[in-house]
Amino acid sequence: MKTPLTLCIVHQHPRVLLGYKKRGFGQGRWNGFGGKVHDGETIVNAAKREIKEEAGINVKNLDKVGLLEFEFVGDPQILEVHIFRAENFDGQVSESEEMKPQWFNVAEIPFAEMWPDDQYWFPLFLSKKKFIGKFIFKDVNVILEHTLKKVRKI
Ligand code: N91
Repeated sequence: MKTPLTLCIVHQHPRVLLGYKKRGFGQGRWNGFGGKVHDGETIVNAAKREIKEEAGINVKNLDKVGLLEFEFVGDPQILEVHIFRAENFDGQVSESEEMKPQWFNVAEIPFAEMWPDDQYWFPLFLSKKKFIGKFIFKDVNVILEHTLKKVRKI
């Protein structure tokens, strides 16, 4: 069973906007903004809705940059995460109940406090490559296997 999710990262080089997850899955880690796609909603509209809810901003031209699958051993559900870059937004970045947003210089991304797979694909994101891959986790800290490849089109 595949569950589609969105992940949106605002990238205004040389800075990126991440959010410290205050609750739920991924709590205590710096993440992009996103979540589940509602019934009847497009993936792009779900990405826009989630970042508005979590960081208070309206993003416009979303660029689809990645598609990653995450499997957690023992869980039949596979998370299918659609990753977007936003370069422009309207409104003021603001904290929500779920996320505390903060800008990071690209040289100071807090990988030690992020999901372990980010070390693999975030450099591709920052260098504006497109990518697809799959990560198999044991619990939430250990990557057992992974594939990752750059693609021309997604
Ligand atoms: O949000 C970011 C930057 N990364 C991210 C990595 C993940 N690996 C597994 N899951 C569920 C993730 C969510 C976000």
